[in-house]
Amino acid sequence: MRLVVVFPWMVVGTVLSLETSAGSLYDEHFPPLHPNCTQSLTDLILLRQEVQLKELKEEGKVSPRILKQIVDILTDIKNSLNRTSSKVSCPGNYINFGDTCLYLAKDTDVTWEASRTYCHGLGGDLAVFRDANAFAEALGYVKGSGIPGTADVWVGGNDLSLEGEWMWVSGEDMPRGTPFWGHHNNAREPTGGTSQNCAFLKGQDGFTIHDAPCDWKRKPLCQIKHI
Ligand SMILES: [Ca+2]
Repeated sequence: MRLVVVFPWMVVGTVLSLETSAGSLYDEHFPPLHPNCTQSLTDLILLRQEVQLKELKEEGKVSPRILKQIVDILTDIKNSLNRTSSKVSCPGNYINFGDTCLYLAKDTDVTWEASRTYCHGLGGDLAVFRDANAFAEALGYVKGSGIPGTADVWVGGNDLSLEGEWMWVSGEDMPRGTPFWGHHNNAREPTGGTSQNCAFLKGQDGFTIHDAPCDWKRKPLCQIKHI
């Protein structure tokens, strides 16, 4: 831990002294990241770094270009630590993706509500996607699962409570538009109105999200969220 705490200050010194060879910073002056550091530590390092850089800038000791290099390096450190610290263990057949576990029931085709019940039995719920990255990870998993390209997969979105107000089963608002929702007859989904209130990944449209009648039978994509 101690090595990582002092490292950003070493980065500053290194960058300042190697202004003409910044391109080799990573290769020559970037030691391996410590695998056990936490997000709070990273945030503390970034905050302290920000304060010192502000002081240096005010004193005219550091150029905007050097500032950007340092910020880029620290951002990479933060992202690397996030990836390391967010890895969780998953039960049963679930597979870990960031802070969640996913399981696609490839051989099960049931209604949307039955899919929720199925996932509840496995300790989770139908999958929801916090952002485009989480969505992309789930699509990678589904596409690589071996199910046919014509298959369809239930996810945890619906507008059952109020037509047109699409929500995740987690209670969060569903995103609209690209890259989440696909197209139907050249129109952006959802387009089904009151007759289609449940969300699924449509294989024939690249597993993008479409709306459908909730009593259709699809494969459940279950998820356990840890954050
Ligand atoms: Ca609807």
